[in-house]
Amino acid sequence: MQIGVFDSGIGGEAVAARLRELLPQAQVITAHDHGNVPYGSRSEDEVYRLTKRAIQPLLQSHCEAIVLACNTATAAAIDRLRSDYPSTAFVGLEPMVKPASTMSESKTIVVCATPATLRSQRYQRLKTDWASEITVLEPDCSVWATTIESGRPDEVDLEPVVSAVEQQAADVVVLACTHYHWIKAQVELAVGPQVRVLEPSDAIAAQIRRITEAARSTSAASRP
Ligand code: DGN
Repeated sequence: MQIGVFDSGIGGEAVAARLRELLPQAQVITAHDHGNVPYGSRSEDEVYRLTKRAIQPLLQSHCEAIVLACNTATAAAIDRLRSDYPSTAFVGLEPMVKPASTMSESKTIVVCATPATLRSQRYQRLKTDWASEITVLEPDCSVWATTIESGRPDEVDLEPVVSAVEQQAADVVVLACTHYHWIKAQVELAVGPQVRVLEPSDAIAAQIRRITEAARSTSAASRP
């Protein structure tokens, strides 16, 4: 099976690397938009147009599923892309607000995301649906993607996250931008072992397995 993975920049490579480990039978190909990264401060319409253009190679490769390995692009574009290409299975990423809220004992979580993701309707809806009884802290991570994209992950300023954890007793941190997957170990070290740090690669792999298995059983059922 061939799976396409898209991100504006190198966040998609982090997701693709994990999917290759979890789905060794899959051929994972990637597309990106290095000329226009970062997407995180752009308007929804702009992100939709750029994403649609950048995923064309994946559509032409007839991937069984296309992962929008970009929270920003998922929030801004996945609904429109699904209606533009109804025969393509799109897998989107969403901030893991639901699992974080469920597992938090202090009832305080930290969500690290781009400004575009934080102001999106999809994210606001997630908070209303799953975190109405929870304090959700959103430290300013707006320059993280650019710093990571330019090959300087060690220079990411983790102080806003550390102080949210220390001062407000947050016990779960959600990495809701795929660029931040590259610094998961740094974040874990900075916040300490009592704080869970979540990112969704395993859930994406499980969803791809479901999609491909369902497609196979449909095609087996339709054979004479
Ligand atoms: N990696 C993208 C995300 O998950 O939101 C965004 C990075 C960017 O373009 N700012």
